Amino acid sequence: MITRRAALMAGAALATTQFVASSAVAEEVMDTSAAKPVDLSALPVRSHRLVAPPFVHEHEQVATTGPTLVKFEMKIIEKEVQVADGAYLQAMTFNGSMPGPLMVVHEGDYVELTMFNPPENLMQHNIDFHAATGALGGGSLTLVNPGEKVVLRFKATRPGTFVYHCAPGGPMIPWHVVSGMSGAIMVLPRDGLKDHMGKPVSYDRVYYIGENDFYIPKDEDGNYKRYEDAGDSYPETLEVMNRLIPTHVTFNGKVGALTGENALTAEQGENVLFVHSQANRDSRPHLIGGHGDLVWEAGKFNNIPDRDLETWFIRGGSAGAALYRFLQPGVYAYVNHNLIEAVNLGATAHVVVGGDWNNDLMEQVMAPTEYNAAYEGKTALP
Ligand SMILES: [Cu+2]
Repeated sequence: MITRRAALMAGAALATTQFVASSAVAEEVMDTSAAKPVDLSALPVRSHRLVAPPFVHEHEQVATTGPTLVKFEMKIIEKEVQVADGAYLQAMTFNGSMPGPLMVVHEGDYVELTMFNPPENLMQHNIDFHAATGALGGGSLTLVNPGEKVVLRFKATRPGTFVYHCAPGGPMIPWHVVSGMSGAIMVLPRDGLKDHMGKPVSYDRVYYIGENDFYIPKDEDGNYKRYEDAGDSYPETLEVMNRLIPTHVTFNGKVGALTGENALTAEQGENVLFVHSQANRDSRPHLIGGHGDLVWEAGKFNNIPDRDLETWFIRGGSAGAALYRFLQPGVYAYVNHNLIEAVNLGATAHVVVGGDWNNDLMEQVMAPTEYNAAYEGKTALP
């Protein structure tokens, strides 16, 4: 049965802390009190401490047990984050990072999340798992006020990479998402990943790249504005949001979060799995100088992976997975191949790959050399 918890968002209260409790707009809260209890006491139990992206907590690729109750904890943290030079965001985060941590389980496992909304936060939050079934992906069973915690359990029935995000109702939904509240879960098949022929494949490393689009208001002089708290930032941020042109498009919450000293690393010959999520907007990952050997573009492992892709498409509100074996050493750029977003707005990561150069795959036959234009170069044109 569905009951309605009506709540109005009072515009006047927006810039104050009072809109905390009234920010949800007529969200539906499932009443599940009459449902039959399930007994999961026979299941093995495992707890994982989540880690900040691009890294991923330790996990098995092929499950060595039957279905397991897998426990995670997450704390929602509202805080100001510098997302680029001179640009500050009143961020809302799952576990302090943008994106939130990647959770990894196996098909048939039960995911049990304890989520804390600490008392110092201003807002209500919840979590909608695209991997879950019913109750708005868990959103209507997890709405927590500051100072509250909640425990949600769902069965991971479909293998793949799936977005999770905050969805506290009405216009709070897009705002919380573009303030940083999204992440992903990877539900592996119990017997691991398979290639296009159905043969088992594994990865040596996995990196989780969460792409965010940010909408930070500017003042009359064109400088980014800074705000006291998220509520203070909302009205002007909404105006920028509704124009649909992001001021920043970042990988892992910040321009440069995955470049330079923070670059991803790999070794020649290693299979690297890139999980890429975008909770709000389309993206098109491309590994410059490399490929996607096996790409689950929509992220769902029951589908046969595409092969040899140059660029793949991540639909807004989804997470995809691409497996690539690095064949050459060097620095690779992993970008959103809308190159304006990659270069000017921030959506670039680097992968530094160690190993020995293979001249068979590519060789600079002659280094740049001056030539005599009076004699040479005439045969190039038709
Ligand atoms: Cu939220």
